[in-house]
Amino acid sequence: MSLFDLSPEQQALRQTVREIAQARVAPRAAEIDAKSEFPADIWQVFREQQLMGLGVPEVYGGAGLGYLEQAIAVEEIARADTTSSLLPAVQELGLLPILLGGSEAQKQRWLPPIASGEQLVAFALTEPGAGSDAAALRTTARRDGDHYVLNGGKRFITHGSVAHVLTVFASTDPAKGPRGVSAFVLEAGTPGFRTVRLEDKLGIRGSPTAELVFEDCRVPATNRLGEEGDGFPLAMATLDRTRAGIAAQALGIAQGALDAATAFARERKQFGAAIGTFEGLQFMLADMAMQVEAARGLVYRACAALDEAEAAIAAKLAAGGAQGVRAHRLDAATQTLSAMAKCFASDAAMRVATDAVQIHGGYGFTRDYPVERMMRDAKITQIYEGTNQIQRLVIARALLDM
Ligand code: COS
Repeated sequence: MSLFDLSPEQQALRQTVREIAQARVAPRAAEIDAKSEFPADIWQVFREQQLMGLGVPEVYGGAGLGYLEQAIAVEEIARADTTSSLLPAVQELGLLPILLGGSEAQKQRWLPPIASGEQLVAFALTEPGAGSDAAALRTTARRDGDHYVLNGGKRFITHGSVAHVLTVFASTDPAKGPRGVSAFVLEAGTPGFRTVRLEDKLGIRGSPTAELVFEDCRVPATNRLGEEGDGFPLAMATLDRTRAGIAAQALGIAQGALDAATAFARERKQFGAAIGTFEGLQFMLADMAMQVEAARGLVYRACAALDEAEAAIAAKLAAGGAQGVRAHRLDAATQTLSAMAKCFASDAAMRVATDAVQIHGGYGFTRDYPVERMMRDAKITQIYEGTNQIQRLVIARALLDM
């Protein structure tokens, strides 16, 4: 199989998700954005279509799909609406720490309702003072008998206010820095845990981004994922995988913006001709198409590498190799590809969506057309799950081996 030939099953998946996205998601996109409305109806559609637990192994009730298939699904949804594409993407982000770091009993307990989409899950790492410097987090988890007591706060947590379950990173030993961070599963409704604020954002306006606080919030010790001190490597191992998913989301936005700009250039007439006949616009469209296709190549390549790396890790674990959270660390080449895909595709999405607005002229600046929303949504893909400066840092560190 050549690198970019999708199998018949992968093509069928693309077609199925495309049809769902065009029929059910696209007609709702403008309204979700305008009303800053969490798309509960789309969540239900995705539950019925089994799109909420794409990467969860079948044994825990998921679709058992690889990273490439997940990327195809997220791409097709994001092409219609970025906010809606966060439904499956954030499930994967929130559940991966359980899948990678959880015991068998923990996986059996929490994964099935997440896989079915009955329960939403969020990933709570970022804090007001710990963004790119994730290891600087200040939330503490103090052991007290058979519980941990969480105190502190989180910020910019996607779905933090609607999630039923959250994977929370907190320090069990602040003196140890990143080595003192531990991961916990927190069930919403636990006393001492609450949402204090939702962000008023430039884009992805239907997706709630929450500020959370923990005040003497007691979590059973059995909710800890892995050992004390496993939290930071677990968060990093998760992000190394999900960055390729954000890359797919960015790719979908870019493709959606290119579709809209191409359609507009065919229809819109100025100087007595369709504006698509003018060379200035043709060159812009050609550049946009090249960026989309280059991004797709890199995103699929990164996802194929992730699928291979995951299979190699699974084989090592099955053969009785070193177990535990650190066994899930990806090799530098795969980690780098994931960072490259995220960085390149999100930069491409920003450029392509901005040019799509330009091609629409004054109309592009209004909410009558979808491209201004795509341009606003594209911006976050350069920021979340590691800014593009952090992606470049990850790439350069691997390149220089330092
Ligand atoms: N996978 C597994 N473990 C990793 C890892 C990875 N990719 N990267 C680092 N680690 C481990 C290291 O091995 C080290 O553990 P040991 O001391 O036991 O060896 C520990 O984590 C600290 O590593 P390091 O010193 O490299 O950490 P830094 O503080 O320099 O941080 C960056 C590295 C900047 C890459 C990291 O903080 C990061 O990705 N920041 C962005 C955070 C982010 O994406 N936020 C978005 C939140 S979700 S919207």
